[in-house]
Amino acid sequence: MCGTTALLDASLAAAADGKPAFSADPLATWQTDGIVWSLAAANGVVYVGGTFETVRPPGAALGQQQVKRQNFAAFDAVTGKLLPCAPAFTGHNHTVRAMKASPDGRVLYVGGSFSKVGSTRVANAVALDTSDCTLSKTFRPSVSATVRAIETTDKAIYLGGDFGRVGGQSRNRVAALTPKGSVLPFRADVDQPVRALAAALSHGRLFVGGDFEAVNGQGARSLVTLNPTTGKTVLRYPGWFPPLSSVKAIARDNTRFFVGAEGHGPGIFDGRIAGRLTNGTMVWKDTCRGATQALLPYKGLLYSASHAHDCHATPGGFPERGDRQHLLVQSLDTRKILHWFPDTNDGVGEHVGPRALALSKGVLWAGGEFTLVNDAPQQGLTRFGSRDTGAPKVPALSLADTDPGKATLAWRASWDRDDASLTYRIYRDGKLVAQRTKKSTYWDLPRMTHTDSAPAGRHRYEIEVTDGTNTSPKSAALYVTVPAQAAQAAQEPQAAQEPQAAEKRAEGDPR
Ligand SMILES: [Ca+2]
Repeated sequence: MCGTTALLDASLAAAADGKPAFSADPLATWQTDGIVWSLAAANGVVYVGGTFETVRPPGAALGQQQVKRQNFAAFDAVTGKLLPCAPAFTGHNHTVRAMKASPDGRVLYVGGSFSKVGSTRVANAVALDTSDCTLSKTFRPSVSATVRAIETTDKAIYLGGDFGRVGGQSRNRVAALTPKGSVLPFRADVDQPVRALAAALSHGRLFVGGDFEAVNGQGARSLVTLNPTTGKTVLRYPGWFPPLSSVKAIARDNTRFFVGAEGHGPGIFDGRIAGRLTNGTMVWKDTCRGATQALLPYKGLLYSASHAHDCHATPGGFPERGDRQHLLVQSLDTRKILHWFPDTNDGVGEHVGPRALALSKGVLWAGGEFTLVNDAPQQGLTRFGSRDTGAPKVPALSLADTDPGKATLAWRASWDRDDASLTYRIYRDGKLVAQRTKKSTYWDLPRMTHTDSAPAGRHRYEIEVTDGTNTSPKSAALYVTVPAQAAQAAQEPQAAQEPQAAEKRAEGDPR
């Protein structure tokens, strides 16, 4: 699920609550015409697997400039350029569901529901040589049904999914093969589909997640830890998951594992849990609603893909508002949600937005069902680098009150996708007269005011807002007549908008 980056330096993992390594402003990215189910990274290349027939350049509308890519495509992680590596995955349900590179990056393992790669007959799992994109002649296991998860170690390739047989041998929904494709003795009996795998060999553990209720004849709901050599059960997690909450994603760093779930029905659990690799005990659990599909720990923070819509019980989280936030980052140590809110829409398919995350060369890739990113057309794929390029939207300025020698201006705070504190600058007749800094999020846009001491007469006020890097254009002008100080007759407050600029007025919330 998370490329080759699951292992982290422990000192980085300890630096919790730091600023996210990525801006919330997307980089130009190619698009797919269907669902991206899986992303994997190796050697600066990001591999994209899913259910699609074509890809198209950034900015192209569906149907324009399409290049054929059947359920598999490869891109340069940094430039985003489409690469020629393009085996066609076809037959059966012609879908690539899971991919993972070998630890040395030389081989990409690909699983799903397909019966042909190019003209070669295969059965739901293959391997590609990443140096020349050729199909491995040895790793060609015959897997009896869909592969939904892949984990790789130096010694073994683990497959999880819906199958009951691998290489002619009975293997119920999880199997291990050698890198050359021979079925290993590892054997576990899982009663329902496996959807996520993560190995922690130094702890003697293989984490297995999915829809199941029983493993190796014992009750084990949604998550189990197996011995990576034998398949015997090491740990179960009673009470962690209510019925019908499937584990969709598992990731780890050097000391902890992280799981993400998708729930249905009463007692639903959709959020994320962190546990200790040493003994399997829980560190934290967040109860955000809106199924989690992918996880990626990086530099002390946990990135996740979901359609979160109620995170009121999680520090830094938001209440139910009838909308959805599809990408989040939170502290690995405390689960606190940090101010980083790039977003997608729900999109096509099951309408859950992003389904996969990968990191390569400092660029975060996300893939899924979406057709919009930060409200702009962008289908199937997007990515984030370190450069903050988006300016907050300028608020509309209004007049709250006038007093002799004073005008009180009011506005609703704006918000920025990756900066919580924004600075508002007030100009009178083109001259900066005040500056105010205030925290805001899209679900909490405070009303702000400023009382300006000004000479009597008519003045032109404008406001602009900056995140410290990018500054909005100045607002439409607000004309205010400030009454004189001395014993003059009281004047009614007067305000007028420049007619030609009035249409630029906007509410603070850019959603
Ligand atoms: Ca920003």
